[in-house]
Amino acid sequence: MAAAAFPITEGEKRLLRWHLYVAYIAIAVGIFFGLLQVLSRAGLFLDLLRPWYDYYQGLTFHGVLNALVWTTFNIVALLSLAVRTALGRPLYSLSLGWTGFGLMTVGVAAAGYAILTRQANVLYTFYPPLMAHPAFYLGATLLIVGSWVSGANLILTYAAWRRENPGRRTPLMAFGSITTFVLWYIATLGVAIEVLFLLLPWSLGLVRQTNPMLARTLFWYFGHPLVYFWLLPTYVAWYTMVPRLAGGKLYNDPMARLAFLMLLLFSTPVGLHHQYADPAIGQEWKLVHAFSTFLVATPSLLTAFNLMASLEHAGRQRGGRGRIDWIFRLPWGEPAFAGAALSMIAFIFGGISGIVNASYNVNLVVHNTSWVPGHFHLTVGTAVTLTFMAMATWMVPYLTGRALWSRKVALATMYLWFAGVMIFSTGMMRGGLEGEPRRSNLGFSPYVLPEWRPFLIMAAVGGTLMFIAGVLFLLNMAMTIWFSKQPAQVEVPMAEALHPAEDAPWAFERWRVWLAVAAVLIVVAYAPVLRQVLQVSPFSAYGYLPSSAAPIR
Ligand code: HAS
Repeated sequence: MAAAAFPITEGEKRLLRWHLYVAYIAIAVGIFFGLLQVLSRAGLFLDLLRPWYDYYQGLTFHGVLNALVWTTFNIVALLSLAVRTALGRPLYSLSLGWTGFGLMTVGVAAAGYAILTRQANVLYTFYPPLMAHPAFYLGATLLIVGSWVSGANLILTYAAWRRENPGRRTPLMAFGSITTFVLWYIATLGVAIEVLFLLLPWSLGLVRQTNPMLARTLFWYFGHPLVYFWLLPTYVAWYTMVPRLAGGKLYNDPMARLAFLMLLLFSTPVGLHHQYADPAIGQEWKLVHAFSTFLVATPSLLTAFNLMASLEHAGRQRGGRGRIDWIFRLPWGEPAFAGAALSMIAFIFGGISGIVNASYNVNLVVHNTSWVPGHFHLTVGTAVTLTFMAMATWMVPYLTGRALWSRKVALATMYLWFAGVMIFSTGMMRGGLEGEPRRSNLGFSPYVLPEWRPFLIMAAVGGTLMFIAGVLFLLNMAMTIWFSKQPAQVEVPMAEALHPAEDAPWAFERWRVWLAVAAVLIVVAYAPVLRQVLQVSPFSAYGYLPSSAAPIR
């Protein structure tokens, strides 16, 4: 991999630090509402909560701040650092970087205002006919437009590097980062059309009725690649940073590139696996999307193999001999490594539960049950989030110049979060198999079945441990940023590969070809579906405010 030719500037550090600060404020509020949710669902502390707590407002805050804000700000910071380090050149434009940051932050403030004033209790999927205040939709739009601007900054940095290095393979760290943003541009087209042409005019009162099925289909065109927008930066860290943190090398660089490209191609034509139970879409297309979902799981299986081989190599470098001895030789006492490795273990279960979800008929057992949040707390809630926390233990010192305040607290964060999510997700998933619904204020409802009780309590215990781990993480970051006195001595970890980039076919660098293939797959998978939806589903839905049973006419 390329070494950093231009050391990072103070201006770049400040830009990336501010992204992390916003991410940390978001997750602080997000996990607070997460705690209230698990407690209230389990029927605990209801007397304390009853006077002021609004479950759907809390769930909207929790989903929007954790799944959309914490992730996006972290991704821009991590991938900007990855691109500029791997390419060994400064970011194309600091002003562009700040413009992206500014737009995203104003967007978060606008959406936050709408949620805070209880005018947007529509959850992070904002399905119509639930209607939010226009500030919510405008805020979501600005968040996305800001991320486009920040992504453009990385692509321009890459284009400048490519002009100066015509015959060289793109370093894997930059390759994965650029793939992430290309995927993001493709994915966000769906939600941009949904918000700008359907939801915003409807919420502003310019049109009175909308088409919920069309909106849901556009949302899930975006919603599934969205999960890979979260996952790919995690893979950038797992492939290109973690082997170095483990004291070894990445096993196979070309195989990692193949995984990134497969994720780019197959992550969009699969959105109907979120809509197996929806009307207006034919079963034949749902089945096609079910098969392509299995296709999009394949690069993650390649990743599991490649990472396991890399970690085994590292363990053997550290003196491991037998079949499993190498596992214990890995640096489990280093927070950055331990957090990332625990995230990988959680992702094994996240992946298995994803394949259960994807199976058309089995999905009908788990759909809209608490199984689904069990699945996504193992994926975005741990594989992604715990990896970001683990990377923060070197990234915040690197960006602030201050040593990590406490290694012990960081280690406790990683193990506690992992223990918490394993208990939480087991509770949610087992409850889901008993029919426990998701997105329901169970503590305040009369229909809780006795067989759900142990699993609700289990989820409350696990969720509380995750909350404590989150507080420890935020405490450690705050103390590092404000009070740590020791100077930091860290570099961006960049792993070399045993099978290097030069073994990869040149075709992997042909972005235009891959974009064309992606476009064809999207048209094949979505054109007939949109035609069906438009034929069957009318623009007839008035808006509903979540607090009222009467439509807005
Ligand atoms: Fe999912 C629902 C299917 C992956 C997130 N998913 C969701 C929702 C979210 C989400 C947020 O088919 C809820 C949406 C909502 O609000 O309604 N998902 C899948 C499949 C995968 C998958 C097939 N999901 C993710 C990822 C997410 C995410 C990644 C976030 C980052 N998901 C579904 C379906 C639904 C769904 C349906 C709809 C359910 C419904 O009915 O509503 C696959 O991509 C998973 C492939 C993963 C693997 C695992 C590979 C393992 C690796 C780790 C290696 C470990 C090592 C350990 C090396 C095959 C790479 C080393 C350790 C040592 C000790 C050495």
